[in-house]
Amino acid sequence: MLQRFSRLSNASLAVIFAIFCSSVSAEKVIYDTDMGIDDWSAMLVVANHPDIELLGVTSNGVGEGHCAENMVNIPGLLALSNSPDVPFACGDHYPIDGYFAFPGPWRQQADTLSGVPVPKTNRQPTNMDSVELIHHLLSQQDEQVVLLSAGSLTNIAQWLHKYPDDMPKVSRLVMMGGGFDAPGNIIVPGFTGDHPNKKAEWNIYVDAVAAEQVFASNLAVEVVGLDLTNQVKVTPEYAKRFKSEVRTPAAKFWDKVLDDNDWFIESEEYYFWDVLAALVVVEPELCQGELQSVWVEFSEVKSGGKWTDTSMPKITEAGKTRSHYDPATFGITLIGGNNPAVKICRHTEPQRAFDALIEILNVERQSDIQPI
Ligand SMILES: [Ca+2]
Repeated sequence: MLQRFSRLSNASLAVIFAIFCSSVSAEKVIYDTDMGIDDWSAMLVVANHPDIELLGVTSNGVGEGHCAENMVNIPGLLALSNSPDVPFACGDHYPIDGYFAFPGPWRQQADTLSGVPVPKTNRQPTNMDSVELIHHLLSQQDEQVVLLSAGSLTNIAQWLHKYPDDMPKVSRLVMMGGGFDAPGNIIVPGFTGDHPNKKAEWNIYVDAVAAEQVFASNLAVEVVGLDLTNQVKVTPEYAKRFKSEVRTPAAKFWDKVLDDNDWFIESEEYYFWDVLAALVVVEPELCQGELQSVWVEFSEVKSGGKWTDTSMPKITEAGKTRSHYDPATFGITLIGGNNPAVKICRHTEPQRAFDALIEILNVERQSDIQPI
């Protein structure tokens, strides 16, 4: 569908988009995000995609962005999109258990949107936390909803625990996280160069206990892990092509973010992570894989060490003493065990994903479409 758009003029595209929106039922999606750099473009994808109806955005303070900043940045980003008015919320500030967190400089970049301005809005978060907002949005729907997770699984695990009867309302949980044959991504020179964990992926690592609870549930999970995202590397050539095709405020924002992160792209370590998961929601061909059980490794130890974030409260949100875990194995995802089988994405179509991001971020806002 989107590839066919590419040969049409902006005006034609606007008309087709308007007709399409009124005639086809879109996939209803709740987007759960930790507001890291890749989450911003993933949010613009789910807010702009003609095949998606975004119901709401839930975040947490466990991942990259902190709650206070997320509650300003989410409506700012939504203001660039076709779904500016959806409700949004934040959840807990710390993981369900454990003391591990993203590096401080990454969190600062997340809080500041990499220094790229977005529109100021007066929009306030809903008076619900993320768990309550997920439950509320699901309870309003007659049709099933897709959950898209682009951060730690903290909110999803807490929602499952509190509202297990909601589960039939969810058709799929598409999640960016984990990895199986690919190397982990915890070790990043300049930030975590001497970290002992060679296998885990960050979203699982910061709240492995939450991830295990999700894999143990009966949700229909689709795992967009490092094995898949490694196939979609962002190159300087792609950034150049993206720049040459900018036509909307959403695309302009993402182009500036790419400019600010040229060093990251040149390091050859920047991939479509959350964006790929967002695309998989409505383009299942981008996740070709198989069904297998997954479990998450974590080993308790007596005390913390170098990688412990001592600013975390010693008592968890659930009122238990927060445990220390071995950072070398925390959050490693493994195939096997007795959890229900989930779909593990193994192969994708990189060029299709690259093209789709350009097309979707350039779908004009309905408010900008001039009557003919
Ligand atoms: Ca993320």
